[in-house]
Formats: sequence, C-alpha cells, structure tokens
Amino acid sequence: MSRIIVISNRVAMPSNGSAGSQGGLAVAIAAALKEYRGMWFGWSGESTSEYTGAISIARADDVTTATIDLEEQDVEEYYNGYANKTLWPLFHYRLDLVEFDRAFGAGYARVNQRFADAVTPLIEPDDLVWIHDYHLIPLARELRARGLKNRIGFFLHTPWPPARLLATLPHHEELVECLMTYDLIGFQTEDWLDSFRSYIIGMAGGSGSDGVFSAYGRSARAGVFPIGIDADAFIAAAHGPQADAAHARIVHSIAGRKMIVGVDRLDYSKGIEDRFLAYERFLSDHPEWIGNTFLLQIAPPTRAGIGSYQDIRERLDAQSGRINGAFADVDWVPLRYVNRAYPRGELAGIYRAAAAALVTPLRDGMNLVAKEYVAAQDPDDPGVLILSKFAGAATQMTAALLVNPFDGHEVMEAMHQALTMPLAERQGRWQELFEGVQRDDVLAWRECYIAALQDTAEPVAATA
Ligand code: GDG
Repeated sequence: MSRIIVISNRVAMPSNGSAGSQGGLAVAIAAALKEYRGMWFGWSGESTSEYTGAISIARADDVTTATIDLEEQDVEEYYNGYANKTLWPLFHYRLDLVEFDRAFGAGYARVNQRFADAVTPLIEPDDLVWIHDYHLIPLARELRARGLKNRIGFFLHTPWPPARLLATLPHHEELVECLMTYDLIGFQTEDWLDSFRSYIIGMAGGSGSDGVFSAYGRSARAGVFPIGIDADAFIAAAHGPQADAAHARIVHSIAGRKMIVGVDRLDYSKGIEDRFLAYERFLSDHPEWIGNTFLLQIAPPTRAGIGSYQDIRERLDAQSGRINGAFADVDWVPLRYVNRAYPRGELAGIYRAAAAALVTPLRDGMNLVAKEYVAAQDPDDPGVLILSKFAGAATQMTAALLVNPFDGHEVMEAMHQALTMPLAERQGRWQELFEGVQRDDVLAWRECYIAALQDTAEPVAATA
C-alpha cells in the first residue's frame, strides 16, 4: 500500500488530555493519519530570525511528523499576511476585511517554495501526496517543478468563493492555475464546487463536467468530500473520566437551568457577534427565560497578532459586558463568555450537559463543532443543535434547526423552540443526526478521498 504524505501549514497533534484549540484541520488530519503508514509535514509553529531549512522528525500518537521552522518575515507575510489577511477573509466572503499587499504575495510564493524544497527529498516514488488548505495552493506546482511525478491531491477546508468575489484578488488567475496542477481537488460541499466550476467555465474559459475540469492547458479532477469527526473516539471521550468530571462540574453550576453552548475559535467567520445580539434579543422578547437559561460561549483566541481579530475580541468583550450589565442578577449571569481552550474530553462533557448548541457561523467550510455536539449527547435526553445554513455541515445535518445567522429574529425563535422542544422530537432529530455523524466520519472521508486520488489518471507532466 502506498504511504500517504500529508502536508499542511501547521503540524499540531491534538491530544485529549491537554487543552488545545488547533482548529478543525489539525483535529481531522491527526485522526485521518492514525493507523496509516505515512507522514505529516508542515510548519512547527516556531519562527527564527533566519531560515535554516532544518527538518525535525518526531513520532507522536502513532503519527510521524516532519516540521520546519519559518523565518519571522515568513510568518508575517505568508501566515499572518497572505493566508490570514488576504485569502481567509476572501474565502469567507468578507471583502471588507481583505488586505492586499505585494509583500504578502511574495511571502506566500517563498514559503511554498521552501516547503517544496524541504519535503521533496522525503517523498518516495509510490507515495500519495495530500496537501491541505488555502495556505498551500501553489505547492503542487512547486513539487512538479522539482520533478515529482507522484499523485498529488488538494483538499480545501474552507469555502471556495463565488467567481466574482475571487476576481477581486490580484493574480487570481495564477491561484486557479496552481490549483489545476493537482490530480484531484477536493471541496467540502457542492456549493464550493459550483463556485469553482463557475470560475473555470465563466472566467478561465475552461470546461468542467463529470468531475473533470480543463483550463489553462491542463485537466484535473474535482469533487465533494465532506469532512467528518473521529466519531468513535469522540463518543468514547464523551463518556470518559475527564468528560464525566467536567459534566458533573457544569451540571452542578447549571443548577436546574437550561444551558445553551457555543464553542468556536475566536474568528469573525463564526458569527459570535450576531449570536450575542440574537441572544440579547431572546432575553428581551422571551423574558420567561431570564434566570432560567444561560449561554456559555467558549472562544479561545486565535491569530491574535492580526488587527481584525483584535477588533472582534474587543467588540465581543464590550457586547458581553453590556448583556450581563443589562440582564444579570445577584444570583444569575446570562452570558458566560470564556476566552480559553479546554481539553477535548472536558469539552465533550460540557457539550453533553447543554440543552442546545448555537453553531451559527456566517460562512464555514464544514464546522466540526456541530458534529462533536451531536456525538456527545445522551441518547435518553439529547440536546438540540441550532445550525447556520451557511455552514457546510448544514447540507448533511438537515435534522438540526437550520437558521440564517444574519436573521436575529430567526435565531432567537430557534433558541426558544430548542429549549421547549418535546423529548420525542429531540430524540428523533438527534437519532438522524447521530447516524450521519457516525457514518460520515473522518475515516470515511479519508478513505473516500484517497480512493478517488488513487483512481485519478496518470499524473500530469511536470510544469518546469
Ligand atoms: C476549518 C474550517 C472545517 C475549539 N475550541 C476548543 C477546541 N476547539 C476545536 C473544536 C473543533 C475545532 O476546534 C474547530 O473546528 P471547526 O470545524 O469548527 O472550525 P475551524 O477551526 O475553522 O476549521 C471548518 C474544518 O477546518 C475541518 O475541515 O470544518 O469549516 O474553517 O474540533 O472542538 N478544542 C479544544 N479546546 C477548545 O477550547 N480542545
């Protein structure tokens, strides 16, 4: 069997025991690589004043990792810059937050070349190479330029933006041309594949049918591969000692009320601001819930060096202060807003204790929190998932209460519906969701993607 070489920006092994907020990509890749012969290559997360190209190899939790440190300038221009100030907001439809800077583009190209230089000697002829996310779109072109003939696949964890939005990016053609160097391009949902198709046909003058796309003189396959969670491991964690202890602690502090939970990296795409506004409105319009419910929002800070992230943090601090100032009583606080990460086992116990979850991103490639919440529920008394229509997960999780996160009224009414939903309906909805989460788990995703990558025609010729 071929080895799989996974390449992503960060290599970060999540662990059940310690707190971590590596985000969905790291959680999913670690789960997908376990029990597979292979290697995970990427940035260590460390920066140095000068780039050395030295590779550190390690083995943790059955996964071999190979990492490089980046130069401080790389982190600024490639990671904070092009990846997180340009592509992330653009791919999440936030043109207002996009920053274009030539230095960012140069840093993006440079780091992709550095990745290619470092990883090429580690790749053997039969290996399948699987590259992840928007940080590394040009990497296949760089690997081909270094003579690599292996099958190379790409998976995008975020949305792919509509063609007219993408067209606002300087040199957008080059980005898409790079994507066409892959043998297989994977998206989370049909929506993002449709956006890609409309760009290829409408803007690149290419064609696309039956999963095969042609443009810029090359052909690539593209398809939909919705990512899942490591369901069995998460269910086990939800009933483990760490979860039980966290569950007991939170149930004690819930004190007979109904808890609504939100868990998100502190990111503007997750819709936390609109969620807080909807919750404030819920307390005003449904005063019967004052004193009888509360919202626990866990939001570990990420990308804290970026201005738009500092801005949203300040706004959320102000909003939470205002809501608590207006509604709190001596023995009750309506909003518990926590800026720290919890170990995964504890999170599972917290999910299990929540009568409802608010997963209301404004735009999200998939959203794993929605799936984790479902996996953690007690079958005899499951909570209700309130899910944004604009999360990729909504295409699979149709038994959730699906809401438009921009419509505060709708979100507010969904909270009321969730907290008053009869047990039989909760169980019916949960059963359907749970079966999907278990069936379409991260292992199914990996098998499906790898099988499709193996099925691709012979690798395309090098572009050097
Ligand atoms: C990207 C795409 C796509 C959060 N707080 C804590 C914690 N987390 C974990 C959650 C979950 C992960 O982080 C977040 O995953 P999401 O999928 O919700 O979102 P992104 O990080 O934006 O992930 C997304 C994903 O990639 C996979 O393809 O679904 O659309 O944006 O696993 O549990 N984990 C711990 N403590 C916390 O406090 N341990």
